[in-house]
Amino acid sequence: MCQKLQQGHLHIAAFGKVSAGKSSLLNALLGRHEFQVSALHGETKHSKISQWQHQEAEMAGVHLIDTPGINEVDGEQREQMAHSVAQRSDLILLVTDGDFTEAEQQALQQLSQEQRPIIIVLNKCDRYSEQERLSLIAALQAKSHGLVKPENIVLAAADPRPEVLIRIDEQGQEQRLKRDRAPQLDELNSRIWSILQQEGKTLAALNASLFAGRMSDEIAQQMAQTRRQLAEKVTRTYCLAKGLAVAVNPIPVADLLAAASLDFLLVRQLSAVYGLPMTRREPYELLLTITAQLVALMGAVWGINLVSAALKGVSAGLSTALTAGAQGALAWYATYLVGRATEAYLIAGKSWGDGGPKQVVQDIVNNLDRQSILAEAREEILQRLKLHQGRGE
Ligand SMILES: Nc1nc2c(ncn2[C@@H]2O[C@H](COP(=O)(O)OP(=O)(O)OP(=O)(O)O)[C@@H](O)[C@H]2O)c(=O)[nH]1
Ligand SMILES: [Mg+2]
Repeated sequence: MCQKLQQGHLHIAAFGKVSAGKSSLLNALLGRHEFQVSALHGETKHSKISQWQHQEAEMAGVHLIDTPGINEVDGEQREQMAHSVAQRSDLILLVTDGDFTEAEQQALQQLSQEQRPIIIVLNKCDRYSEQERLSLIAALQAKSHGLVKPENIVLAAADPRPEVLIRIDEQGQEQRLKRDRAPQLDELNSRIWSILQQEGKTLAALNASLFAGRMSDEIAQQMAQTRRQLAEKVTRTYCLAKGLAVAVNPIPVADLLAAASLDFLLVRQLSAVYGLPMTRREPYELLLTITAQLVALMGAVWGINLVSAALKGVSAGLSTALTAGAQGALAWYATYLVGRATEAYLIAGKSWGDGGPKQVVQDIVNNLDRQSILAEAREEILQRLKLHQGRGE
């Protein structure tokens, strides 16, 4: 998401049941063998991304993403995969090689909840007669009614089998000749480009106006809001990661601020969200400044006050899980403060303003509802720990 915001990248993902020809289809679009293909089911084990080096695609920064096939049995895993693929894509190719199975239909339902354009690709069309193709398209239309526009259901053959020609030679002998067939992608290509043109324009327009510094207030506001939301999401991800790491492996409170490697990544990602790249050293320097302010502000009471605050509401008979949760919540809170301070610095165009870092950090600490952040953090961490234990991992 950061990369996309910064560079206006567009992501197209192939999704669908095992062996439908997702990897073959992406290879055919790329014009090279980038993704592993096999007649065996489940060839693709992990998602993989590759830049589309087709003239226009390269200019538009289009990337193709291959994903492992969904299977018939594991509904929960399928739902998760659909969700994560859709989240990172601007356009989804739902690849199939026949009429939809139950699992494919469910996958379509899940994908369409994410409000991304979807193209249904009926691949391997070389295996079907004209009549069969028509009735398969009609069946797919009926099953995707209300979810996918009829013009977004296309035929393709990513890797058609060779044609067999029978020739009778001069001696009257029958000869069988095999002739390779080129992939059939015209319909798919034209749908992809017409959708990308609509989507791409919005992104390109946003980027252009940003760089030219001529953005209207409305766009500026919208961008600021988008960045704020994204920054909050990024920060919370790191808060949870740090909170969990500390909860699972408690460390002295004093070391919380020192456990900076996650914070370092957080600062780097926030700088990407705000489109203000940093040199290698900058995040360290920024972290040192923020940490110094936090320590000065909280002083010696940092540990004691916070520990009791984090434990507030937890009565006698503390279980280890609860203490761990409290420690994790502290780590969460510390990372949250780092995130917010970094954001304030970035929003001001990499500056601490007239009051210096002290003022900024103090304002953040004063304006945040520490009690509720800690309570929420503890809740979330314990929830995850429980899930973890519940699964017996
Ligand atoms: N006849 C025909 N076979 C095809 C076509 N496209 C792909 N195949 C074959 O289908 C098989 C599976 O292709 P893959 O591209 O590996 O399928 P996938 O969906 O990526 O499969 P997984 O990664 O296992 O989920 C291979 O043997 C391909 O050669 C096509 O258009 N026509
Ligand atoms: Mg594959």
